[in-house]
Amino acid sequence: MSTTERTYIMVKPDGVQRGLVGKIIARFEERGYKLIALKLVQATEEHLENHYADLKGKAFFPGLIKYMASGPVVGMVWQGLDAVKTGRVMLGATNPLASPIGSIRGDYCLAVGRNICHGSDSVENAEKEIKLWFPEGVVQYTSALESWIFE
Ligand code: RTP
Repeated sequence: MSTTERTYIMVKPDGVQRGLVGKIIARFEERGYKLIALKLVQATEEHLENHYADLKGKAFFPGLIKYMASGPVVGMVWQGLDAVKTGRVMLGATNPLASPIGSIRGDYCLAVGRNICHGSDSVENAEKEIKLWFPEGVVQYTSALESWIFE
């Protein structure tokens, strides 16, 4: 398991409109993850169809693209131990009603079609999503905190 594993986390348009960006960032910061990329972007439907290419053909796909293009999203890359799997645990289940209290979705939302955030589901997909959303690359910097977070 690598301390430099990276995941792509995105606050969806409902999360941005509801003013939850700061709370979601705070959860990752407080857990000990390191922010290495961040942007607010109004994504095009084409870009979102690329991001959700695996779901093309699902009945909810057109509605999902419309929802995701309905306002700006905040894309982020977080780095740290087990970032992909632990990031998904921190987000909760896809259906917020099945998300434990204490997870982001379990604390802040109710409907699967308005579940406020996205997180990569594998290391391979994380790297693809990071390239798709941050073609310019991420930021490399050292943080003095790291020696207090990792052995
Ligand atoms: P995400 O990619 O957004 O992190 O979500 P996920 O892996 O937990 O779930 P996925 O199956 O990839 O679905 C992507 C997003 O599509 C919406 N969805 N709606 N109406 C429905 O039945 C339904 N199912 C999924 C959700 O916004 C989900 O996060």
